[in-house]
Amino acid sequence: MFFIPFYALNEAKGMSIKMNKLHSFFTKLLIFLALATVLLSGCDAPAIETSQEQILEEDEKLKEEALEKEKLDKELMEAQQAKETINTSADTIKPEGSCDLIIITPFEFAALLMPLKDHKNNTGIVTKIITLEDIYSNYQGRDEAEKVKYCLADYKKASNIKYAMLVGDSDKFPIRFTKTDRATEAAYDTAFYGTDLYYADLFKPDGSFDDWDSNKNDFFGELAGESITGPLNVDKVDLTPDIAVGRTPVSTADEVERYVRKIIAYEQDNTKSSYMDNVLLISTQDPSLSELFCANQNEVAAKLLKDKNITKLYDLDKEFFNSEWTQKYSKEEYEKIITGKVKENAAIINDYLDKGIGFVSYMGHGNMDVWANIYTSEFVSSLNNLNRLTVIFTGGCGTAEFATLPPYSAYTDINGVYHQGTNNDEIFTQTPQQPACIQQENNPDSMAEVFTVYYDVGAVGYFGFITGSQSGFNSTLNYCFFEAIVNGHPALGDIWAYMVEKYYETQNFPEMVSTPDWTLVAGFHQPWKLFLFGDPSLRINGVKK
Ligand SMILES: [Ca+2]
Ligand SMILES: [Ca+2]
Ligand SMILES: [Ca+2]
Ligand SMILES: [Ca+2]
Repeated sequence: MFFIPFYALNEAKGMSIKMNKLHSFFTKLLIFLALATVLLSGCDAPAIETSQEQILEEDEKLKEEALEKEKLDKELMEAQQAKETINTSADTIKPEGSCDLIIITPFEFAALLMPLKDHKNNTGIVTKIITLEDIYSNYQGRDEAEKVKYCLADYKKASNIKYAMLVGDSDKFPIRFTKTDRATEAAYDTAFYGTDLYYADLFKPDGSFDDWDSNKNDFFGELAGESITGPLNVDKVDLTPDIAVGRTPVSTADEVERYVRKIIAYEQDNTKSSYMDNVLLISTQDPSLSELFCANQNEVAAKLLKDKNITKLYDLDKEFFNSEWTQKYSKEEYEKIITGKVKENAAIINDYLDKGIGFVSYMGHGNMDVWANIYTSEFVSSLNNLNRLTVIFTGGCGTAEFATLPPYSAYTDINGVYHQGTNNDEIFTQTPQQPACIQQENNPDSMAEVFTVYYDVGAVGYFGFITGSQSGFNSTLNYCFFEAIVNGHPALGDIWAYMVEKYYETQNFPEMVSTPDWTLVAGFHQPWKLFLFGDPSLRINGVKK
């Protein structure tokens, strides 16, 4: 009976703090009285009824908790099952039987590559998917790149793999940064350049594993001759690819799915023969280079592409490199006109690509997203060549700068220390630390990524330089590119491996450098800087259905 007033009080609006205290006092009194009643009478007092209600409530609460736990357990079990399902898309780590293509990927992308594996297996290329995580926990090595290389060597020996598809941009898949002697004071005459040739040149001529560090100083593929005299090829790498590698420069699941779609569509396209003979040759109009590069393209056209439908785009933009002409305009006016001209040139190039071009070659100046005054990455999205995907060779500098260039650009070293790089005023007073294999923070995206994995349109393969290329050496590689194609090398990786081998066959480099000469270093280094972006097993003539 005496409950009522207190509930009434409790429900009263605007109850003061004093009232709260009063309430608290009366509640305590109530409990005391209720307990006393129970103890004294043991009869059906309202308090007991309340306790039973409380027990029932407790029961209900326990039941709800049990249900909730059951639900959580079920969700956990389902997640575990899903994980196991994804796990089954990766093959067991140890090589068994013969295998043509090994796809190495971070675990997160493994399931997305299953359609590609099925497609390859169904079209005559025996394929396995291996995760980086499995490699890291099953192979020895000083770092991630070396572990991957030991795995590749194991697969070459046990399964005779021909191709390795490395799935991941520089934020996902390890890069081997090699050390080059470059005369730059702030960088302590040291530069680190990524190369995937490291993953292809697995063995020394005697068949033993080549760690690319013969002097065992934990710097890989060292080259000297720009400021230091003595041996050029310090770590004595033999540079003959034992397998063909290509990198798929993906950072996201979307990009993986997209590139897989592109490969399958390209290889299954029955109409490919209608455009595969169309070749687009482009050259710069910079007078300091155009003579050499136009001659290079003309030689390629005359000697190698007689049976192809060649379009030469050499005359684009001619006037912009005319020094007399540039003197007529202010810098601002000049840049405005150039921008307009690039739009015109890009529209012409896109028009050709939309109609169908098997192979494109560009020789001239370049940087991360530019063919100088001719094309930029921003025009790739306007392409409409969904069923006319192309393969591009770019002889210009840095259009494949898909990863950082330590110690000039910012990078993280093997100890996890962040460096802002000499481009941002860092000065090294001793040899800079080896870069970490995976660069999560400093991962620029270049024309190579844009053409291959940004859009459904564009290219299915891109050959380009991670940093500066040098005229003469790059034109040799341009020639080798087309020579590989007309000689009938069936897949992108075969073309890449041919280019590397043929290059060293035709060039002569001394073992020792007696007078510092940067061109020797650059020439010897040239094919290391050239990356293939794409599936190395991609058959350029497609597959028969
Ligand atoms: Ca080798
Ligand atoms: Ca070394
Ligand atoms: Ca990326
Ligand atoms: Ca990148």
